[in-house]
Amino acid sequence: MAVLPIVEIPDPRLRLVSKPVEQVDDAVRALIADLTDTMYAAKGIGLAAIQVGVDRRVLVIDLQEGEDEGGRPIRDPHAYVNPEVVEVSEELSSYNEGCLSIPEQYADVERPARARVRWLDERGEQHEEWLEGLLATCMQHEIDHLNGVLFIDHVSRLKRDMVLKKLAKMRRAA
Ligand code: GNR
Ligand code: NI
Repeated sequence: MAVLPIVEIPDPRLRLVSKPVEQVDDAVRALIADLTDTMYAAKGIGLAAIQVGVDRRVLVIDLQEGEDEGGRPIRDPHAYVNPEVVEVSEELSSYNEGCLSIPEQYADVERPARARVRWLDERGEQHEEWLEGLLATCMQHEIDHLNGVLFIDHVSRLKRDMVLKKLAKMRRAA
């Protein structure tokens, strides 16, 4: 169990193209465990390995949509190794996205509403499924990280500059 520091912009590591995992071994499973701990500690719904400085094609997602009787989120973490989008819907959907590497900033991003994704799980088994809703949005956001792409790259220059200015102001105040 390890909660790791999250890499934030303008750290150049966020622009790296992460490398494929060759074998889903115990080292990859240890990385998945650390990513999961770090995602929960940061109250995120997803986390890509490069956000903790590891340039490997590994990410975790838990939308944490359900609650137990005590109102606590029900944890259902999923790991995705070497995920690939193989097909997308023509229909788009817009979501007010945030990113743990661009703290407390949000912008509406349009992406395909559905994505067919192929990946390996933590045991090295292959899956291929159509994803939709917030899971499709989050998966595309995380796969972008593996390619060095951030959600601000999908919005207008004006909106991007606004987000970066607000972030700078927030950091000056802190
Ligand atoms: O916690 C997160 N919330 C979120 C909201 C909308 C779209 C994507 C995300 S992912 C983000 C965590 C993160 O930065 N993952 O890379
Ligand atoms: Ni992100």
